[in-house]
Amino acid sequence: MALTIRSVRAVEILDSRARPTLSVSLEIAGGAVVRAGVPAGTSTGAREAVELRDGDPRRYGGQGVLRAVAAINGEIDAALAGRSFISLAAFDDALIALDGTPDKSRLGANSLVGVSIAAARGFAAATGTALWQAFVGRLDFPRFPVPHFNILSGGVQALTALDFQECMIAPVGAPTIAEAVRAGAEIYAALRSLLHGRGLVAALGDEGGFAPELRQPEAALELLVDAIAAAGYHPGLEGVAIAVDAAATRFFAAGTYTIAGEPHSSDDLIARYSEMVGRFPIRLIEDGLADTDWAGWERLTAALGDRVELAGDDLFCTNPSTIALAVDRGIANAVLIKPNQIGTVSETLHAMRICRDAGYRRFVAHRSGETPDAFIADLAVGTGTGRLKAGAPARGERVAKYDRLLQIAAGDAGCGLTYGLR
Ligand code: 2PG
Ligand code: MG
Repeated sequence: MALTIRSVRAVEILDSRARPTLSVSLEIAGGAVVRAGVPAGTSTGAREAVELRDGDPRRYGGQGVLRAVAAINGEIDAALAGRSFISLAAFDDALIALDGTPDKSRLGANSLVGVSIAAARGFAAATGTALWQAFVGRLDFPRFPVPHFNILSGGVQALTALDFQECMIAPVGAPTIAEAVRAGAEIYAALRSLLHGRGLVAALGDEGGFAPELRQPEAALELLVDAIAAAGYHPGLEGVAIAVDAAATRFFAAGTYTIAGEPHSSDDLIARYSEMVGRFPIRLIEDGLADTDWAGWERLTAALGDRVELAGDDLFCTNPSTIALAVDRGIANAVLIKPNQIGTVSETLHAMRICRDAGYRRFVAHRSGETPDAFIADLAVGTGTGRLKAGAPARGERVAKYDRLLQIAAGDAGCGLTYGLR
Protein backbone atom coordinates (compact mmCIF):
# COMPACT_ATOMS: atom_id res chain seq x y z
CA MET A 1 0.00 0.00 0.00
CA ALA A 2 1.38 3.40 -1.00
CA LEU A 3 2.14 6.06 1.58
CA THR A 4 1.36 9.68 0.72
CA ILE A 5 3.21 12.35 2.69
CA ARG A 6 1.47 15.58 3.56
CA SER A 7 4.22 17.23 5.57
CA VAL A 8 7.44 16.58 7.50
CA ARG A 9 8.23 18.54 10.65
CA ALA A 10 10.90 18.47 13.35
CA VAL A 11 11.53 20.07 16.72
CA GLU A 12 14.62 20.21 18.87
CA ILE A 13 14.03 18.20 22.07
CA LEU A 14 16.33 16.77 24.76
CA ASP A 15 17.65 13.23 24.86
CA SER A 16 18.32 11.27 28.06
CA ARG A 17 21.79 12.84 28.45
CA ALA A 18 20.42 16.41 28.44
CA ARG A 19 21.67 16.91 24.90
CA PRO A 20 19.55 18.17 22.04
CA THR A 21 18.08 15.73 19.56
CA LEU A 22 15.23 15.62 17.05
CA SER A 23 11.58 14.75 17.33
CA VAL A 24 10.25 14.19 13.82
CA SER A 25 6.59 14.06 12.79
CA LEU A 26 5.17 13.01 9.46
CA GLU A 27 1.61 13.84 8.52
CA ILE A 28 0.31 11.23 6.13
CA ALA A 29 -2.70 11.18 3.83
CA GLY A 30 -5.84 10.72 5.90
CA GLY A 31 -4.45 13.10 8.53
CA ALA A 32 -2.67 10.64 10.83
CA VAL A 33 0.59 11.87 12.36
CA VAL A 34 3.46 9.44 13.02
CA ARG A 35 6.52 10.38 15.06
CA ALA A 36 10.08 9.38 15.81
CA GLY A 37 12.62 10.36 18.47
CA VAL A 38 16.24 10.24 17.33
CA PRO A 39 18.88 8.41 19.41
CA ALA A 40 22.56 9.44 19.60
CA GLY A 41 25.74 7.78 20.79
CA THR A 42 28.47 8.88 23.19
CA SER A 43 31.06 6.28 22.25
CA THR A 44 30.44 6.65 18.54
CA GLY A 45 32.37 4.67 15.94
CA ALA A 46 34.64 6.42 13.44
CA ARG A 47 32.71 4.99 10.49
CA GLU A 48 29.25 6.11 11.62
CA ALA A 49 27.05 8.23 9.38
CA VAL A 50 27.47 11.85 10.46
CA GLU A 51 25.00 13.76 12.63
CA LEU A 52 24.24 17.37 11.73
CA ARG A 53 24.90 19.51 14.82
CA ASP A 54 25.04 23.28 14.98
CA GLY A 55 28.55 23.70 16.34
CA ASP A 56 27.45 26.97 17.91
CA PRO A 57 29.29 27.14 21.24
CA ARG A 58 26.72 29.56 22.65
CA ARG A 59 24.00 26.87 22.65
CA TYR A 60 24.30 23.45 24.33
CA GLY A 61 28.09 23.49 23.94
CA GLY A 62 27.77 23.31 20.16
CA GLN A 63 25.44 20.26 20.28
CA GLY A 64 22.25 22.03 19.13
CA VAL A 65 20.32 20.56 16.21
CA LEU A 66 18.59 23.65 14.81
CA ARG A 67 20.30 23.21 11.44
CA ALA A 68 18.88 19.68 11.26
CA VAL A 69 15.44 21.05 12.21
CA ALA A 70 15.77 23.60 9.41
CA ALA A 71 16.82 20.87 6.94
CA ILE A 72 13.75 18.80 7.78
CA ASN A 73 11.23 21.64 7.87
CA GLY A 74 12.74 23.15 4.70
CA GLU A 75 14.46 20.97 2.14
CA ILE A 76 13.20 17.54 3.21
CA ASP A 77 9.59 18.70 3.59
CA ALA A 78 9.73 20.45 0.20
CA ALA A 79 11.08 17.30 -1.47
CA LEU A 80 8.61 14.85 0.10
CA ALA A 81 5.31 16.66 0.76
CA GLY A 82 2.63 15.60 -1.69
CA ARG A 83 4.58 12.56 -2.95
CA SER A 84 3.49 8.93 -2.70
CA PHE A 85 5.87 6.02 -2.11
CA ILE A 86 5.19 2.37 -2.78
CA SER A 87 7.62 1.07 -0.17
CA LEU A 88 9.91 2.14 2.66
CA ALA A 89 12.85 1.24 0.39
CA ALA A 90 11.62 3.73 -2.24
CA PHE A 91 11.09 6.35 0.46
CA ASP A 92 14.57 5.85 1.94
CA ASP A 93 16.13 5.92 -1.54
CA ALA A 94 14.58 9.35 -2.05
CA LEU A 95 16.07 10.54 1.26
CA ILE A 96 19.52 9.15 0.43
CA ALA A 97 19.46 10.76 -3.04
CA LEU A 98 18.34 14.08 -1.59
CA ASP A 99 21.23 14.08 0.89
CA GLY A 100 23.67 13.03 -1.83
CA THR A 101 26.69 12.28 0.41
CA PRO A 102 28.08 8.82 1.28
CA ASP A 103 28.05 9.61 5.01
CA LYS A 104 24.73 11.56 5.23
CA SER A 105 26.67 14.61 6.38
CA ARG A 106 24.80 17.22 4.32
CA LEU A 107 21.31 16.81 5.76
CA GLY A 108 22.56 14.77 8.74
CA ALA A 109 22.14 11.11 9.66
CA ASN A 110 20.09 12.30 12.64
CA SER A 111 17.62 14.04 10.28
CA LEU A 112 17.45 11.11 7.88
CA VAL A 113 17.02 8.39 10.50
CA GLY A 114 14.22 10.32 12.24
CA VAL A 115 12.32 10.79 8.99
CA SER A 116 12.94 7.16 7.98
CA ILE A 117 11.72 5.73 11.32
CA ALA A 118 8.62 7.93 11.19
CA ALA A 119 7.98 6.68 7.62
CA ALA A 120 8.30 3.05 8.77
CA ARG A 121 5.54 3.84 11.27
CA GLY A 122 3.59 5.55 8.48
CA PHE A 123 3.67 2.43 6.30
CA ALA A 124 2.54 0.27 9.22
CA ALA A 125 -0.27 2.72 9.99
CA ALA A 126 -1.34 2.83 6.33
CA THR A 127 -1.71 -0.96 6.28
CA GLY A 128 -3.29 -1.09 9.74
CA THR A 129 -0.63 -3.38 11.24
CA ALA A 130 1.56 -3.10 14.31
CA LEU A 131 5.03 -1.75 13.54
CA TRP A 132 6.81 -5.07 14.22
CA GLN A 133 4.52 -6.81 11.73
CA ALA A 134 5.73 -4.49 8.97
CA PHE A 135 9.13 -6.26 9.18
CA VAL A 136 7.77 -9.80 9.03
CA GLY A 137 8.98 -11.68 5.96
CA ARG A 138 11.98 -9.35 5.48
CA LEU A 139 14.40 -11.43 7.56
CA ASP A 140 13.96 -14.26 10.05
CA PHE A 141 10.68 -15.50 11.50
CA PRO A 142 9.56 -13.02 14.20
CA ARG A 143 10.26 -13.78 17.86
CA PHE A 144 10.90 -12.03 21.15
CA PRO A 145 14.59 -11.23 21.64
CA VAL A 146 16.58 -12.05 24.76
CA PRO A 147 17.00 -8.65 26.46
CA HIS A 148 20.59 -7.84 27.46
CA PHE A 149 20.32 -5.50 30.44
CA ASN A 150 23.31 -3.22 31.11
CA ILE A 151 23.20 -3.21 34.91
CA LEU A 152 26.82 -2.21 35.61
CA SER A 153 28.41 0.60 33.63
CA GLY A 154 31.89 1.99 33.11
CA GLY A 155 33.89 3.48 30.25
CA VAL A 156 32.76 6.80 28.79
CA GLN A 157 29.23 6.25 30.08
CA ALA A 158 30.29 6.55 33.71
CA LEU A 159 32.73 8.64 35.70
CA THR A 160 34.54 5.72 37.34
CA ALA A 161 37.88 4.02 36.67
CA LEU A 162 36.28 0.87 35.20
CA ASP A 163 37.41 0.63 31.56
CA PHE A 164 34.78 -1.84 30.30
CA GLN A 165 31.71 0.10 29.18
CA GLU A 166 28.82 -2.31 29.79
CA CYS A 167 28.38 -5.42 31.92
CA MET A 168 25.10 -7.02 30.95
CA ILE A 169 22.86 -9.84 32.10
CA ALA A 170 20.89 -11.92 29.58
CA PRO A 171 18.08 -14.17 30.91
CA VAL A 172 18.57 -16.76 28.18
CA GLY A 173 16.72 -19.48 30.06
CA ALA A 174 13.56 -17.47 30.80
CA PRO A 175 10.43 -19.13 29.41
CA THR A 176 8.82 -15.92 28.15
CA ILE A 177 9.70 -12.29 27.50
CA ALA A 178 7.67 -11.28 30.56
CA GLU A 179 9.73 -13.60 32.77
CA ALA A 180 12.93 -12.28 31.17
CA VAL A 181 12.00 -8.70 32.00
CA ARG A 182 11.12 -9.76 35.53
CA ALA A 183 14.51 -11.46 35.94
CA GLY A 184 16.27 -8.32 34.68
CA ALA A 185 14.44 -6.08 37.13
CA GLU A 186 14.90 -8.44 40.10
CA ILE A 187 18.62 -8.87 39.46
CA TYR A 188 19.00 -5.09 39.07
CA ALA A 189 17.36 -4.65 42.49
CA ALA A 190 19.58 -7.38 43.96
CA LEU A 191 22.70 -5.67 42.61
CA ARG A 192 21.60 -2.41 44.20
CA SER A 193 21.30 -4.06 47.65
CA LEU A 194 24.56 -5.88 47.17
CA LEU A 195 26.45 -2.71 46.28
CA HIS A 196 24.91 -0.94 49.23
CA GLY A 197 25.81 -3.83 51.56
CA ARG A 198 29.44 -3.78 50.37
CA GLY A 199 29.76 -0.04 50.80
CA LEU A 200 30.25 0.57 47.08
CA VAL A 201 28.98 3.95 45.98
CA ALA A 202 26.44 3.36 43.25
CA ALA A 203 26.07 6.29 40.91
CA LEU A 204 24.30 5.56 37.63
CA GLY A 205 25.81 5.47 34.15
CA ASP A 206 24.10 7.01 31.12
CA GLU A 207 22.14 3.83 30.41
CA GLY A 208 20.89 3.35 33.97
CA GLY A 209 23.45 0.73 34.99
CA PHE A 210 25.06 1.14 38.41
CA ALA A 211 28.51 2.70 38.27
CA PRO A 212 30.39 1.61 41.41
CA GLU A 213 34.05 2.50 41.93
CA LEU A 214 35.71 -0.60 40.53
CA ARG A 215 38.86 -0.95 38.47
CA GLN A 216 39.14 -4.52 37.27
CA PRO A 217 36.51 -5.92 34.88
CA GLU A 218 36.60 -9.27 36.69
CA ALA A 219 35.40 -7.55 39.87
CA ALA A 220 32.38 -6.25 37.92
CA LEU A 221 31.62 -9.71 36.56
CA GLU A 222 31.84 -11.24 40.04
CA LEU A 223 29.26 -8.73 41.22
CA LEU A 224 26.96 -9.71 38.37
CA VAL A 225 27.20 -13.41 39.22
CA ASP A 226 26.51 -12.65 42.89
CA ALA A 227 23.52 -10.47 42.01
CA ILE A 228 22.05 -13.14 39.71
CA ALA A 229 22.34 -15.73 42.49
CA ALA A 230 21.09 -13.33 45.18
CA ALA A 231 17.94 -12.74 43.13
CA GLY A 232 17.34 -16.51 43.02
CA TYR A 233 18.40 -17.18 39.43
CA HIS A 234 21.01 -19.52 38.02
CA PRO A 235 24.13 -17.80 36.69
CA GLY A 236 24.91 -19.86 33.59
CA LEU A 237 24.74 -20.05 29.82
CA GLU A 238 21.38 -21.82 30.08
CA GLY A 239 20.09 -19.60 32.90
CA VAL A 240 21.05 -15.95 33.25
CA ALA A 241 24.19 -15.37 31.20
CA ILE A 242 26.59 -12.44 31.08
CA ALA A 243 27.55 -10.21 28.16
CA VAL A 244 30.18 -7.51 28.02
CA ASP A 245 30.66 -4.45 25.84
CA ALA A 246 34.33 -3.72 26.40
CA ALA A 247 34.19 -0.82 23.89
CA ALA A 248 37.92 -1.48 23.55
CA THR A 249 38.50 1.29 20.99
CA ARG A 250 38.23 3.69 23.93
CA PHE A 251 41.18 2.19 25.85
CA PHE A 252 43.38 1.47 22.83
CA ALA A 253 46.17 3.83 21.84
CA ALA A 254 49.42 3.34 19.91
CA GLY A 255 48.89 -0.42 19.64
CA THR A 256 48.28 -0.93 23.37
CA TYR A 257 45.14 -1.64 25.42
CA THR A 258 45.30 -0.10 28.89
CA ILE A 259 43.07 -1.67 31.55
CA ALA A 260 43.25 -0.28 35.07
CA GLY A 261 46.58 1.27 34.15
CA GLU A 262 48.12 -2.02 32.90
CA PRO A 263 49.26 -2.26 29.28
CA HIS A 264 48.02 -5.22 27.21
CA SER A 265 48.90 -6.32 23.68
CA SER A 266 46.04 -7.71 21.57
CA ASP A 267 47.20 -11.21 22.49
CA ASP A 268 47.38 -10.36 26.21
CA LEU A 269 43.79 -9.13 26.05
CA ILE A 270 42.64 -12.18 24.08
CA ALA A 271 44.24 -14.38 26.77
CA ARG A 272 42.45 -12.37 29.47
CA TYR A 273 39.12 -12.82 27.67
CA SER A 274 39.76 -16.58 27.39
CA GLU A 275 40.31 -16.74 31.11
CA MET A 276 37.14 -14.71 31.78
CA VAL A 277 35.12 -16.98 29.50
CA GLY A 278 36.39 -19.99 31.48
CA ARG A 279 35.51 -18.38 34.80
CA PHE A 280 32.20 -16.59 34.14
CA PRO A 281 29.09 -17.53 32.13
CA ILE A 282 29.91 -15.08 29.34
CA ARG A 283 27.87 -15.58 26.17
CA LEU A 284 28.87 -12.47 24.23
CA ILE A 285 31.74 -9.98 24.03
CA GLU A 286 31.11 -6.76 22.11
CA ASP A 287 33.99 -4.66 20.74
CA GLY A 288 36.48 -6.88 22.53
CA LEU A 289 39.23 -5.22 20.47
CA ALA A 290 39.56 -1.82 18.81
CA ASP A 291 37.91 -0.97 15.50
CA THR A 292 41.31 -0.52 13.81
CA ASP A 293 42.87 -3.76 15.15
CA TRP A 294 41.66 -6.11 12.40
CA ALA A 295 44.66 -8.43 12.77
CA GLY A 296 43.83 -8.77 16.47
CA TRP A 297 40.17 -9.42 15.61
CA GLU A 298 41.23 -12.30 13.36
CA ARG A 299 43.10 -13.92 16.25
CA LEU A 300 40.29 -13.17 18.73
CA THR A 301 37.77 -14.81 16.39
CA ALA A 302 40.02 -17.83 15.92
CA ALA A 303 40.53 -18.14 19.70
CA LEU A 304 36.98 -17.66 20.98
CA GLY A 305 34.61 -17.55 18.00
CA ASP A 306 33.30 -21.06 18.60
CA ARG A 307 32.60 -20.43 22.29
CA VAL A 308 31.09 -16.95 22.47
CA GLU A 309 29.41 -14.41 20.26
CA LEU A 310 31.98 -11.80 19.24
CA ALA A 311 29.97 -8.76 18.26
CA GLY A 312 31.29 -5.74 16.37
CA ASP A 313 29.83 -2.32 17.11
CA ASP A 314 32.49 0.40 16.52
CA LEU A 315 34.02 -2.23 14.27
CA PHE A 316 31.07 -2.25 11.83
CA CYS A 317 28.87 0.80 12.52
CA THR A 318 25.95 -1.10 10.89
CA ASN A 319 27.65 -0.44 7.56
CA PRO A 320 26.87 -3.11 4.91
CA SER A 321 30.21 -2.67 3.09
CA THR A 322 32.30 -2.90 6.27
CA ILE A 323 30.36 -5.99 7.40
CA ALA A 324 30.94 -7.62 4.00
CA LEU A 325 34.71 -6.95 4.26
CA ALA A 326 34.86 -8.49 7.74
CA VAL A 327 32.87 -11.53 6.63
CA ASP A 328 35.47 -12.12 3.90
CA ARG A 329 38.25 -12.07 6.51
CA GLY A 330 36.34 -14.19 9.03
CA ILE A 331 36.30 -11.41 11.62
CA ALA A 332 33.72 -11.53 14.45
CA ASN A 333 30.50 -13.57 14.28
CA ALA A 334 27.86 -11.03 15.36
CA VAL A 335 26.99 -7.43 14.51
CA LEU A 336 25.43 -4.60 16.50
CA ILE A 337 22.48 -3.15 14.63
CA LYS A 338 21.85 0.56 15.25
CA PRO A 339 19.75 2.39 12.65
CA ASN A 340 21.30 5.79 13.36
CA GLN A 341 24.81 4.50 12.62
CA ILE A 342 23.89 4.05 8.97
CA GLY A 343 21.07 6.60 8.64
CA THR A 344 17.96 4.86 7.26
CA VAL A 345 15.81 1.88 8.21
CA SER A 346 16.17 0.29 4.75
CA GLU A 347 19.97 0.31 4.93
CA THR A 348 19.69 -1.16 8.44
CA LEU A 349 17.63 -4.03 7.01
CA HIS A 350 20.20 -4.44 4.24
CA ALA A 351 22.99 -4.72 6.83
CA MET A 352 20.92 -7.34 8.66
CA ARG A 353 20.47 -9.36 5.46
CA ILE A 354 24.23 -9.43 4.88
CA CYS A 355 24.70 -10.72 8.44
CA ARG A 356 22.01 -13.37 8.03
CA ASP A 357 23.44 -14.62 4.74
CA ALA A 358 26.92 -14.87 6.29
CA GLY A 359 25.63 -16.66 9.42
CA TYR A 360 26.49 -13.66 11.66
CA ARG A 361 24.13 -12.99 14.60
CA ARG A 362 22.36 -9.63 14.82
CA PHE A 363 22.23 -7.69 18.08
CA VAL A 364 19.77 -4.79 17.87
CA ALA A 365 20.76 -1.91 20.13
CA HIS A 366 19.82 1.46 21.55
CA ARG A 367 22.27 4.38 21.95
CA SER A 368 23.46 5.93 25.18
CA GLY A 369 21.43 9.04 24.27
CA GLU A 370 17.80 7.96 23.92
CA THR A 371 14.22 9.21 23.86
CA PRO A 372 11.14 7.18 24.82
CA ASP A 373 10.88 6.03 21.17
CA ALA A 374 10.76 2.21 21.22
CA PHE A 375 11.35 1.57 17.51
CA ILE A 376 14.18 -0.91 18.14
CA ALA A 377 11.87 -3.22 20.11
CA ASP A 378 9.58 -3.61 17.10
CA LEU A 379 12.58 -3.96 14.79
CA ALA A 380 14.08 -6.78 16.88
CA VAL A 381 10.78 -8.68 17.16
CA GLY A 382 9.74 -8.31 13.51
CA THR A 383 13.13 -9.32 12.12
CA GLY A 384 13.55 -12.17 14.62
CA THR A 385 17.09 -11.29 15.73
CA GLY A 386 16.84 -13.04 19.11
CA ARG A 387 18.98 -10.33 20.78
CA LEU A 388 18.32 -6.78 21.95
CA LYS A 389 20.09 -4.40 24.29
CA ALA A 390 18.39 -1.29 25.60
CA GLY A 391 20.26 -0.51 28.84
CA ALA A 392 19.18 -1.09 32.42
CA PRO A 393 15.62 -2.10 33.34
CA ALA A 394 15.33 1.40 34.82
CA ARG A 395 14.92 4.98 33.54
CA GLY A 396 12.03 5.81 31.24
CA GLU A 397 13.90 5.91 27.94
CA ARG A 398 15.34 2.40 28.57
CA VAL A 399 12.24 0.86 30.09
CA ALA A 400 10.17 2.12 27.11
CA LYS A 401 11.83 -0.53 24.92
CA TYR A 402 11.31 -3.42 27.38
CA ASP A 403 7.75 -2.27 28.05
CA ARG A 404 7.08 -2.25 24.32
CA LEU A 405 8.10 -5.93 24.20
CA LEU A 406 5.63 -6.65 27.01
CA GLN A 407 2.90 -4.79 25.15
CA ILE A 408 3.57 -6.70 21.95
CA ALA A 409 3.41 -9.96 23.93
CA ALA A 410 0.06 -8.95 25.38
CA GLY A 411 -1.39 -8.05 21.98
CA ASP A 412 -3.43 -10.49 19.90
CA ALA A 413 -0.86 -11.12 17.21
CA GLY A 414 2.13 -11.12 19.56
CA CYS A 415 1.13 -13.72 22.09
CA GLY A 416 1.87 -16.59 19.71
CA LEU A 417 5.51 -15.58 19.24
CA THR A 418 8.23 -17.57 20.96
CA TYR A 419 11.05 -16.11 23.07
CA GLY A 420 14.76 -16.74 22.94
CA LEU A 421 18.03 -16.66 21.05
CA ARG A 422 18.05 -17.87 17.50
C1 2PG B 1 27.39 1.00 22.58
C2 2PG B 1 26.38 2.07 22.75
C3 2PG B 1 25.07 1.67 23.34
P1 2PG B 1 26.84 4.59 22.48
O1 2PG B 1 28.61 1.25 22.60
O2 2PG B 1 27.04 -0.14 22.32
O3 2PG B 1 25.16 0.93 24.50
O4 2PG B 1 26.90 3.21 23.32
O5 2PG B 1 25.43 4.81 22.10
O6 2PG B 1 27.38 5.60 23.41
O7 2PG B 1 27.71 4.40 21.28
MG1 MG C 1 29.08 -0.85 21.86
